[in-house]
Amino acid sequence: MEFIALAQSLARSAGALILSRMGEQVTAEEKSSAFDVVTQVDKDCEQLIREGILSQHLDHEILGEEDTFLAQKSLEEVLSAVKKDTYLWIVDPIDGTSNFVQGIAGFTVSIALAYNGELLLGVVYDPSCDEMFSAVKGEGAFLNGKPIHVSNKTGLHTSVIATGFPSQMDARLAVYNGLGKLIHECRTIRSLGSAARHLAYVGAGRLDGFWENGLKTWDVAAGVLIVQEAGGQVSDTNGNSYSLNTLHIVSTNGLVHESLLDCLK
Ligand code: 2AM
Ligand code: CA
Repeated sequence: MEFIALAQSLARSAGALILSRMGEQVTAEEKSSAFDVVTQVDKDCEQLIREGILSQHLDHEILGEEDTFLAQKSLEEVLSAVKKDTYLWIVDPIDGTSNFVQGIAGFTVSIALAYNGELLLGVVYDPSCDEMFSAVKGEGAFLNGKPIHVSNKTGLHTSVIATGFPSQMDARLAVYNGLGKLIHECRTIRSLGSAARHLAYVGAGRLDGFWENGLKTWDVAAGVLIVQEAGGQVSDTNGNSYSLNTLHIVSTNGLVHESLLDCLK
């Protein structure tokens, strides 16, 4: 199976599993703090995706949110241990676990594939809407198979910008400070609970920009390629190019990128 077909098929299977368990009494376990939660469904979805990848590609590596947490490893440790010339799958089984726990639609499954630090493909699947966002390096970005493109807004005053509230308090405060400045500058602000979905929406032109501090590679890798392939721009909050280590992310249609960076400084 082609890599992109495998990613889409596993994202769909995980999405179906999440929806099938939505009415259940789910227990939100605390991870690093009360603001950082996981459920058995996150773990089951990650295992489904992991087994699906390894059943076809035993020599590939997987960076999964829940497995990394269980292994008590930092993201930096795992990324620096990835061997050269090895395919690395980057998996967030549920991005927006708080949405899932609260019974709010809009969580996503996020799967990316990288090789020597470069993103090759990304899929972000929203099972509640059956929306499959996807991108392959150099081949464009798509929503349910149709090409998507970022918006053409040229100023922040007409832009709708999204952000999120990460679990770490320093990152949360950075978002809060950014919001204090941005509310004077942009048309309005949205917070939909999934970084991956925010990025996919920037790619689809539904949002003109998205920024958030304190994210992890699995939250954003797939969405980053979708934005880039849809004609948009992604950097860190200082304007440096995106890499798999970027945690503080700014993504836009490209036309409002400098204005958003300036505003958040
Ligand atoms: P999650 O649901 O997969 O944890 C919300 O602001 C965004 O932050 C979501 O994409 C959420 O992803 C992410 N997030 C929550 N806790 C996080 C953590 N400890 N580290 C990095 N990202 C986190
Ligand atoms: Ca997650």
